[in-house]
Amino acid sequence: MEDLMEPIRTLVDFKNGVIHPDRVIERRISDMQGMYADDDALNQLLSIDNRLVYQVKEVSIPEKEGHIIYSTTIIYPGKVGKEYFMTKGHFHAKENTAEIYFCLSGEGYLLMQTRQGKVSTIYMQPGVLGYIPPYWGHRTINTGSREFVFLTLFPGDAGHNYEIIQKHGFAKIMVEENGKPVLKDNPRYIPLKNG
Ligand code: S6P
Ligand code: ZN
Repeated sequence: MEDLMEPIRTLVDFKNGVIHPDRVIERRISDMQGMYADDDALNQLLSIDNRLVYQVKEVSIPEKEGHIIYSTTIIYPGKVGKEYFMTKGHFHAKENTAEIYFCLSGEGYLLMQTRQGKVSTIYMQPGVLGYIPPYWGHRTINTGSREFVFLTLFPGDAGHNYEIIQKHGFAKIMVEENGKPVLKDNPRYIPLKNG
C-alpha cells in the first residue's frame, strides 16, 4: 500500500472551470506562433496586445499508470485572421491512451486527427461528452462568442507530444465564413511520411 493516496474533492464551476487549481497554464497569442494559417494576422494582433487565448486549470494528480488526470480548459472567444482561437493540440506520448472531454459552457469543436491524416470533428456544447479514442491527436476550437469551457479526463501515464502538431499541423482548420464556422484544408499541413 505504499502508493496509497488520500481522496480529493474538487469544485468545478461551469463557467470558470476548476475553482482552486494547483496550477494554471496560460497560452497567449505569442505562444501560438506558426500554428495559424495567417502569420500576418497573428503578428498584427501581437503588435496590439498579447491576448490570452486559453487557460488550463490543473489539479495535481500523479502522472502514473492507474491514475486519472483531470483539468478544465477555458478558450476565450477570438480569431487570428479568419481562424478561431484554439488550443495548440497534441498527441499523447503514450499514443494508445484515450481521453474524455465534457463541455461545461460555451461552444466549439473538438478536432481530431490520426497520424495517417484521417480527420474527425465533434461539435461541443454544454452536456456533450466527446470521446477521443487512442491514437487520435486532438485540438479544441472556440467557435462561439463566449468562453468555451470543458473538463478533460485522461490516463495518468498518457503524457503529451506537441512536436508532431507543431511540425506538421492539422490537415484542417476552422475559419469563419459569413458568420459561420467552416472546416477548410490547412495550407500549412505537412502529411507525416510513414503515418
Ligand atoms: C490533456 C488534454 C487537455 C489539454 C488542454 C490544452 O491531455 O487534452 O487538458 O491539455 O485542453 O490543450 P493543449 O493542446 O495545449 O495541451
Ligand atoms: Zn490530450
